[in-house]
Amino acid sequence: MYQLYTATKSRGIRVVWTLEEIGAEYDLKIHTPRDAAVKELNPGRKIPILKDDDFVITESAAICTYLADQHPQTRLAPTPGTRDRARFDEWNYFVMTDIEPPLWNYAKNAYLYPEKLRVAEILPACRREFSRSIDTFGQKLGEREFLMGDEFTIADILCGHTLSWARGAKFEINADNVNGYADRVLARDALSRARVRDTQDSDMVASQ
Ligand SMILES: N[C@@H](CCC(=O)N[C@@H](CS)C(=O)NCC(=O)O)C(=O)O
Repeated sequence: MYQLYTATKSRGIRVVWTLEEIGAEYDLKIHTPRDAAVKELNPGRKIPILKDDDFVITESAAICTYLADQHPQTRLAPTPGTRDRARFDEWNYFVMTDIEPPLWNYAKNAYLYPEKLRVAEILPACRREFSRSIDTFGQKLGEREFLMGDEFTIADILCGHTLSWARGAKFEINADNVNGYADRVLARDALSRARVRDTQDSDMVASQ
């Protein structure tokens, strides 16, 4: 059974969502990134971390893609080596390197870092970069239902989660097609199940 080391309301939800889309069995191990169990598996002390027997993999996007490739019948990732796969990778890298960083840099410098390490001057640039990325995203998305067309894939999980993060952080998404897309993707049953599991398992740990 897969073992997922994660923290509630973290990027780990991308992996829980993927596991729910697949219908795989998994064991959630709720940890804070500072726990020794996390350091043992990832010297960077970051979650999520997936263990599949003796194979350990980190990085949420890589984990989700690995899982999709392990379950090709779910069609959550195009076949490696194809042009569809290249397009899928293009979307994933775009989300991870153009949409997520302004949100993450904003969060760190607005409230996550200790006050003396925060750089307030960077905050307007984060909003500007995010807005530029959304503009590009809206143009690339057009009227597609999902990023790869008619089929829902891991790219939609990574992108959907990142857009929900943006909404939670009150970053304006100034494009109707992107908002419609986000509503569609965030309405997935598998995400509702993932959210329940994420909080239920953390309640269990908290009450132990
Ligand atoms: N690029 C990594 C980022 C992982 C990451 O930053 N995880 C956060 C929780 S969402 C964490 O563990 N932070 C602890 C830290 O930065 O010390 C991924 O997508 O998995």
